[in-house]
Amino acid sequence: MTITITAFERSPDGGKGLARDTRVRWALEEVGQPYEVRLVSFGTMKEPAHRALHPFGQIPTYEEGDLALFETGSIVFHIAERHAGLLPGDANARSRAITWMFAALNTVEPPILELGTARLLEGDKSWYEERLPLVEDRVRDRLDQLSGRLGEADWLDGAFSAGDLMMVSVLLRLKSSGILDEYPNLAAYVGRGEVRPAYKRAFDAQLAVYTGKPPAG
Ligand code: GTB
Repeated sequence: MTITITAFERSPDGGKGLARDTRVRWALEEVGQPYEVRLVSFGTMKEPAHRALHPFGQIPTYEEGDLALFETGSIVFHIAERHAGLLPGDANARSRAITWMFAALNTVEPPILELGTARLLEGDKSWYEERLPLVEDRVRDRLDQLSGRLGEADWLDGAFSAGDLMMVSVLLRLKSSGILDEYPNLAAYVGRGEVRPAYKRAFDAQLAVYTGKPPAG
């Protein structure tokens, strides 16, 4: 059955791979599932046809036969459950990998999103300079904890899993801030994610939308 996802017609990040369709593309590449992409504008996202797929008028969405999904976490979980390669076979290890997916989205990503919002939308406020260090320190708190847990391991719990895919995707949003580099083991962890062939294919595919040129190779 054909899998179709939605992505920005023109991503505001200029093809840096930070929009959430990259996470879904990466998961599909890891499990070797071909997919099609329907590009949508900000206007189209708010129209009834797209809202029928995504009640909040956002990307990404996922369609496969009769199934339509929204929310990146749910989409990646669906892909990981149905295809080998992203979740371990052992039941307990599988539950732990799923726990890391939730941890990435519910515990690590919120302060990172808050930092992004502060930088993007609050720079002109009188209190910006005073608040920014507080927001940055909330990110550091989480990174301290995550860094301590990862230690010198390659991945969060044994072999690479959907938990790592989600955690690396979340941490990638920090790359331009410089904060990630304060944690060499986390920077190296993100680097290990970025060099995975599946991530590279996903990244190149989303970049090609922005540049209008087909992915190299
Ligand atoms: N919880 C949802 C999920 O995980 O799927 C959140 C989906 C979401 O935030 N979608 C964004 C969207 O559609 C795109 S990814 N926004 C349009 C709108 O709400 O009208 C978030 C995103 C956007 C831009 C950048 N960037 O420019 O760097 C990075 C990430």
